[in-house]
Amino acid sequence: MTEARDLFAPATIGDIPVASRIVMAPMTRNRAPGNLPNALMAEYYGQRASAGLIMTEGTTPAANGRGYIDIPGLYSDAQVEGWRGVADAVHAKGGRIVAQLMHVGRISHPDFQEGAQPVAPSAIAAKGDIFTFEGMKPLATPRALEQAEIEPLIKAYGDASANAVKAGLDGVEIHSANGYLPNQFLAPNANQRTDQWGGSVENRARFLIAIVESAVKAIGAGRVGVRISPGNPFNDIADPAAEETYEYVTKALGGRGLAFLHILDARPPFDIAAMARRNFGGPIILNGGYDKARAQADIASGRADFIAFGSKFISNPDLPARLLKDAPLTAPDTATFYGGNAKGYTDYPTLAA
Ligand code: 8OZ
Repeated sequence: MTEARDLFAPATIGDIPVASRIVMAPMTRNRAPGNLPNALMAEYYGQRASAGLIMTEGTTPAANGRGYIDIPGLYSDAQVEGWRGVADAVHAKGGRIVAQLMHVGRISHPDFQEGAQPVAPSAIAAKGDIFTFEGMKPLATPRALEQAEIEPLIKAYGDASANAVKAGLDGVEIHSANGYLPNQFLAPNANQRTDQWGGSVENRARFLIAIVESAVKAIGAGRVGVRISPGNPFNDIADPAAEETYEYVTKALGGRGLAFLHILDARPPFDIAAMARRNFGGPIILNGGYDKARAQADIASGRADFIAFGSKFISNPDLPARLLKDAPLTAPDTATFYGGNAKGYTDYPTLAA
């Protein structure tokens, strides 16, 4: 790469030219009633278009990937039209945006699926509760996916990727982190299958690789990235051999010309950034509690190519300008993170305001 190793320098992520190395991390905001992206969401993402690249909130590629309240999807024409409004709002301000494809698997409840049981690699419930329309409920015991259901699900990721591009979005990020479906396949405590989708690390990674291939076939490798979170116990994930698992995963994702590997650095007991650098071969995005100084240091040293900021972007729509000028940051109000309306969503001020 001949591009400057500076947080504020233009760069390219796969096929996507970006204005800086600053990424807005994907964040679930639960403001898509009917699983449909809407004008308020277009305003929110448009306000944040000065990020080099925006990752949307988790967006399900299939109806049975729904969990949480009011998350958007990318499996219907109406959803494509909704996302077109978002893509247009971001592009009008010179920004770039990819859809995060998130199938929640067992992190769901029949309340989100017209009474149907959520699907997962194995019929093992995650410990924990989920916020439903009727308040907190224990996570449901999922139903193990039938062999014959897995191929259509893989195809759904390809179709959702095609839908993302059809809506004018710049690509997709496949969410294989934080205990959702691909992460459930990877984790031995959630995947006890004895067929080709479980057991050995090759088998546990087969679903992730297959959905990546499905997305690549639909929109090209340069528009497809993957998010992982080795060591993150969130959503009841445990993998005593995580180092071996991710050695395999980072290698298997390498050599494909993918747009990026996005790592939520949950501080596993091995250096995941160095492992990814060694094995993946493409752009690395790091995320997790970054400030400007650490971001610049990791980009300058080559540990990361891009840095993703999460909650700072919620409360600072003009975060890149503020970081550049070392201006004070507005603190986010955690009470308005999930659900609600414009309050705590589109009403945070910019420096100029
Ligand atoms: C926090 C609350 C709800 C969803 C993730 C989609 O962890 C999420 C999420 C996080 O990736």
